[in-house]
Amino acid sequence: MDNAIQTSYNEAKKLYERHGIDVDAALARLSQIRISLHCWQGDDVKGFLRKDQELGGGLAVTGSYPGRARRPDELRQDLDEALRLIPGQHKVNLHAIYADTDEQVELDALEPRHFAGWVDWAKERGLGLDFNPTCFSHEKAKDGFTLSHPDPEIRRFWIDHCKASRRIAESFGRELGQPSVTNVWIPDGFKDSPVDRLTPRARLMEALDEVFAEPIDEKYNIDAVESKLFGIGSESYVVGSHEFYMGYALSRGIAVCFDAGHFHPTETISNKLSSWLLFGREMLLHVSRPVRWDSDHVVTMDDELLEIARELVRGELLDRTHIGLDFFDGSINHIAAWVIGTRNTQKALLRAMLEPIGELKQLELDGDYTSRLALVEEFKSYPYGAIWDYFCASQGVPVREAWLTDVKEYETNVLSAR
Ligand code: RNT
Ligand code: ZN
Repeated sequence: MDNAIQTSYNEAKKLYERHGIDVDAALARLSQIRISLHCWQGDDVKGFLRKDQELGGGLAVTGSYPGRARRPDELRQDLDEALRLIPGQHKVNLHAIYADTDEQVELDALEPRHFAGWVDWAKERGLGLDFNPTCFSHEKAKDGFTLSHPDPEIRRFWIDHCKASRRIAESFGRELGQPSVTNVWIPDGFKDSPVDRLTPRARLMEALDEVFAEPIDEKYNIDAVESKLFGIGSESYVVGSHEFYMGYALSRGIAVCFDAGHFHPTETISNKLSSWLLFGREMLLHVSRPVRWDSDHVVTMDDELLEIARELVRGELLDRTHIGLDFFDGSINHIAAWVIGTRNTQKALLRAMLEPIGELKQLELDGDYTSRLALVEEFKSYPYGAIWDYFCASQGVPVREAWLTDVKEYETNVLSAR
């Protein structure tokens, strides 16, 4: 290891140790946390099943940065490049439309074998895989409704697709020896105020019950449901609202997915996690960055990211939390987006682990809010960067912005030829 990195680490470590913080234990813990890299950042949510299908579900990607992956092998190559630049062992989050097959297969007929290419790849690298039914970008979702559609035949199609998705995820879990999270997000909603808010929700409840009725091994598959406040084209009403899924997931014993961009602009998910985990079992996070609306920007080191990380660390919620990323920025290098978002998420977790948590909790109990504020603020400029650099070096990945050189080279050698 570089001498300067080691020296800075030793010095920084001493400062943290004065407050009783075990830096090596924090790094050991950090190296165990898997972040699920969302495959859809790699190709602007296009997928491979239907090449000519427009992005639907009220989702939007702005930008057409050159070199996006057009085939499964290209996407895997790009993910390999990103993973080389990120410390630790991770997961990859797939959507159904990323099936690796030449067959013309419908969403409700997808089987584990259509994802064999992904499983082989993940197995070789010790990666986990997560899964999502794709309830958008499809002619049967054109009018904006899927699982809550008034037409029972359309509902049936989406129920069968979600059932197939759980089976695929379970097969991932079995093959890879680590659980796969199946996350159900649907776009269903109205642009304008509905007359009947209740019936679509009742239909959704019934449809989900059918999806989850099939017994599945929880060792391999974890079910999650993701809410949203509004989307493009569903500004006035979303069937799967936060309250709907809170009630649903609690009563059915499944996980809730919190997407940082799916609430009112001033509402944050960091303040919701502890409440959920007092009553619910597990949760999935879609770490994202809303800008004015659910615009899915690349995760930066902002206050909310740090607050999410603090909640997970301070409350010891990490063991019951699955961390995934969810953003799609088509205006910058696709691989850089993954690297920036993932490294920031890890860095925020590290910063949270390097706070004097016990001391701060005691100050709070003692009512010494002056010291609480003073210490939290001083710790913001403690040298966590030196610890992070050491972590990267010891994990064999580029230190600081050196990864950017690799990405630029990859862009010249690989992406520009696409
Ligand atoms: C959409 C949800 C959902 C999607 C992905 C592609 O608002 O956040 O998680 O981003 O399924
Ligand atoms: Zn999401």
